[in-house]
Amino acid sequence: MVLALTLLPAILLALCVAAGPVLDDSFVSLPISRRFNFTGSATVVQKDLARIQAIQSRKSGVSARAVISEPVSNQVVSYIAAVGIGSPATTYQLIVDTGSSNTWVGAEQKYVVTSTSVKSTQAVAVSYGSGSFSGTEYTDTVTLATGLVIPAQSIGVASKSSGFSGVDGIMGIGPVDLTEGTLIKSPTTLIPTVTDNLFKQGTITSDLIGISFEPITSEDDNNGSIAFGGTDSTKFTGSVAFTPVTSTSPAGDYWGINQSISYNGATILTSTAGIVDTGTTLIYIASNAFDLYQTATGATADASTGLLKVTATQFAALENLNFVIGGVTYALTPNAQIWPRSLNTAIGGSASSIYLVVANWGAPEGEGLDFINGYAFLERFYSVFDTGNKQVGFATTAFTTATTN
Ligand SMILES: *[C@@H]1O[C@H](CO)[C@@H](O)[C@H](O)[C@H]1NC(C)=O
Ligand SMILES: *[C@@H]1O[C@H](CO)[C@@H](O)[C@H](O)[C@H]1NC(C)=O
Ligand SMILES: CC(=O)N[C@H]1CO[C@H](CO)[C@@H](O)[C@@H]1O
Repeated sequence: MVLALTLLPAILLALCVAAGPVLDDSFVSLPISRRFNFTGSATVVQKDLARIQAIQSRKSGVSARAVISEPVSNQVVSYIAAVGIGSPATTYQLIVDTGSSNTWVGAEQKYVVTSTSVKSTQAVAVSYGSGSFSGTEYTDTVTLATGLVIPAQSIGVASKSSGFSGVDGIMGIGPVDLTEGTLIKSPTTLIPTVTDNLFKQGTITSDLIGISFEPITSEDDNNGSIAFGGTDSTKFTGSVAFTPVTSTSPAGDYWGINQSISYNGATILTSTAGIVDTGTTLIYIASNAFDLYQTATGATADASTGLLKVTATQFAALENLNFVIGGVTYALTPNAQIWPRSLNTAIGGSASSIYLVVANWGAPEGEGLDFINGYAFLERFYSVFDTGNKQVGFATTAFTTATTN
């Protein structure tokens, strides 16, 4: 009897493996470093909104399909992975982006042709709102980390690019559908992402990635990691809860989910579709929801940062902002709702003020994309992007209730 009981889990596990992707701890981790680069006159919100407008434009149809997002390099916070391409490999600094799916190089450092480079006849172009690249599609060996080598990965080699300074390109880890329309001569042909190929080639056993960030406290933290093929249980607490990718367009073209939001017992946003996005700094909600949040917190608009601002008394009275996803409540604590005070001046704010990270999406709900859970959310919850099962997962972490801000 005892024997039978101990065997049972093993049999179940074996059945699950046979049935397809299963969550396990067999992953390979890729470290990602944070780059903080706030320059120019636009506020954090204006920088995010340029990306958001491009994301929204996808709903106008296939002609807009190649239009994905603002260059993430213009973001205040971006995450960069050092990726090797070719043999011998040249290392490129690539922005890690869940909101686009083409991987390409050549913005700063030019592509170095080696023995594994194979040039295709396909021209490729992606427009990201205020930036873009165009060039030729190649296949080459891509090395993400030891044990994460992808022979014949399709990559874009830029002959022209704009809006990307200080980085060499993008590693797009969004859903593969976002590559539709990017090959000029074959607009309906999709380009498998690095995650898709790692899975197809048997390097990872599940077609998914898990992403871990930690709350920002200084400009140069190196605390991000992507687990390819599994979830890194050292990075979260409890278990990962999944929700299906939403059927609502255009959110469902991205890592889109259904979610409702409440504050202090009152609904702020009724259940609606939006996206989870590593390329957006803040959390954006539809304007009607934003108005309710502002009223509930008593916050006022701050022109120099573009953010909401609360007094110390209002901060002390803040309640959790509850995100309900797939029946699970993820509580964004009062501390998680504020911009890290050590970085106030780095975004044009005053050192003694308290700014909120929940911002106005600019349109009322009903747009098919009514919120974006950006870094401010992802630094508090582990996130899992499961291509194989078309679902997104979240778990709490050691930083969910941290008071580092
Ligand atoms: C920061 O952004 C500015 C403007 O986009 C750019 O010129 C500069 O190269 C960037 N610096 C780094 C380190 O990425
Ligand atoms: C998400 O919400 C939409 C609109 O309310 C609904 O049609 C859909 O069934 C929900 N679930 C998923 C997985 O899309
Ligand atoms: C847990 C962890 O790795 N924390 C690191 C976050 O980044 C800072 C700055 O790079 C390090 O000092 C921490 O050790």
